[in-house]
Amino acid sequence: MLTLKDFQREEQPNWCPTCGNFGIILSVKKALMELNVPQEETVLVSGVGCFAKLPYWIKAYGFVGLHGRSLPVAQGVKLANSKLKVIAFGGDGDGYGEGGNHFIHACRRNVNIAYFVHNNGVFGLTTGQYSPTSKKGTKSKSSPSGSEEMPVNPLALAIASGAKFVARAYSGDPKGLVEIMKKAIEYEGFAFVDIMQSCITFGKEHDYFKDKIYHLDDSYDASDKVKAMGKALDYEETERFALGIIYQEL
Ligand SMILES: Cc1ncc(C[n+]2csc(CCOP(=O)(O)OP(=O)(O)O)c2C)c(N)n1
Ligand SMILES: [Mg+2]
Repeated sequence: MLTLKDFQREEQPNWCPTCGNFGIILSVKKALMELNVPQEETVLVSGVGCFAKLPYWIKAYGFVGLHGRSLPVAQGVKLANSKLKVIAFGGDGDGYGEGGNHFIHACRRNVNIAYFVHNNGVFGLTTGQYSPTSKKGTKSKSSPSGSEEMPVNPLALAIASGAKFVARAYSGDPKGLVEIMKKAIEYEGFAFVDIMQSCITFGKEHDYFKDKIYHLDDSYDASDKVKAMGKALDYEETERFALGIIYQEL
C-alpha cells in the first residue's frame, strides 16, 4: 500500500503561503494513494504557470512543457503507452487561452487521460493580468479600465465540444476534490475537472467561493446533457457554483 510519504519530494513548493495549489497537490497525492496507482506508472504533465510546477513536487514521472500544451503532450504519452495513468494539468490562462484549441479537440478526441485545470481567474505567474475566466469588467494591470471580453465558460465549452466527463471542484473542499479526482482518474476516456481556486496575491480573496459553492446531490441526473448545459451556465446568473460531476455520458 502506498502512503502520502511515498509521493513526497525533498524540495518544497514555492507557491504563495495558503495558495489553493497546496490543496490541489495534496488531493492529487491522496487520489493516487487511495487508488494505489504505482508511481512508476503515473505521468503528470503540465504547461506553464504557477499551477504548472505541480509535477516538480510529486514523486512520479512528470513533464513540464510549453504554455498551453499539456494536452498534446499528455495525449501523446498515453497513446505511446496505454498502461500509464496520465494526468494533464492546465491553468485558466494556459488551458483556456493559449491552449484553448487543444482543449476543444481533446474533448472531441476522448483519449483516456484526466485533465485538471487550476482555475484562479488570473494569469498568476506573470503577476496578475486578467485571464479567459476573469469576469467582464475585471480591473487588472492589463485592464485598468476593466476587461472588455466575456469570460469563457469552461464547462459549457467542454460539453459543447463533446466531452463525456465534465466536473467542477474547489481547492478549498479537499474531501470533494479527492473524490472527483479519483473518479476522473478512473474514468475510461477524457475526464475534465475545472478546479476553482482563489489567487490570494493577484485575484479573488481567500474565501471568495466559500458561500457560493454547493454540492450536487443524488437527485441531479448528470447524464442529461441539456440539463448539464444549464447547470454549467447557471453561475453566470446566480454566482453559485455547483460542485460535482456536471455531465457524464452513460
Ligand atoms: C506561449 C507563451 N505565452 C505567454 C507566456 C507567458 N506566461 C507564462 S505564465 C503565464 C500565465 C499563466 O497563467 P495561468 O495559466 O492561469 O496559470 P497560473 O499562473 O495562474 O497558475 C503567461 C502568460 C509563455 N510562457 N508562453
Ligand atoms: Mg491562472
